[in-house]
Amino acid sequence: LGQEGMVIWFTGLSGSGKSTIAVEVEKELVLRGQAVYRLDGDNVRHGLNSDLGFTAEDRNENIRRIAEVAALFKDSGMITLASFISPYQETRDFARERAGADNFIEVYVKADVETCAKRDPKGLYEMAKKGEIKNFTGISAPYEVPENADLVVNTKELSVEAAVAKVLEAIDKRQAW
Ligand code: GGZ
Repeated sequence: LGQEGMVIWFTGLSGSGKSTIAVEVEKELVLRGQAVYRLDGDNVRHGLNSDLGFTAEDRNENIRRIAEVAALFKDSGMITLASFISPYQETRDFARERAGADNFIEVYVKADVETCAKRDPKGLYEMAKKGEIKNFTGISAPYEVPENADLVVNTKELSVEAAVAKVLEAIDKRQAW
């Protein structure tokens, strides 16, 4: 295709809308005929990272491996969408470094804990509040707000369509570099 690969890294709380937005961005890129691949918990935590849980150490290893895989996909020319909580600044910085800063767009999918807990599509916040899930991000484990996101999409204020449009715009701009 002669396409330059890049990594679009979505970070945010559980229920912030990362995956919803990533899926829609993927659909649009496919329609445009671009080579795209999406990494998320469903295809990574059940396979490559099935040995990892949610301690700080395991999350860092989870993100380290995903950062390496995303960089490989990027090298192959794919627009690679990675959608993980990735709560630590240091590991997000590592992902940027592995992809190369020029090929990396960090998207902070912003929604506060109260908003995400209200959505609670899988009932995880409810369980975390009762202590039935330990180390739950935003409840009993930290989320470090991104210091240098390339794009912030506030899903409390924006529709899915508007958020997707912002991400596509950022990709288009980068491809024009
Ligand atoms: C946070 C958890 C936890 C804990 C299970 N904390 O909303 P989901 O369900 O579908 O997405 C969340 C997913 C988070 O996995 P990541 O690989 O993205 O996390 S990290 O980047 O921090 O490594 C959630 C579910 O797994 N889940 N237990 N304790 N989310």
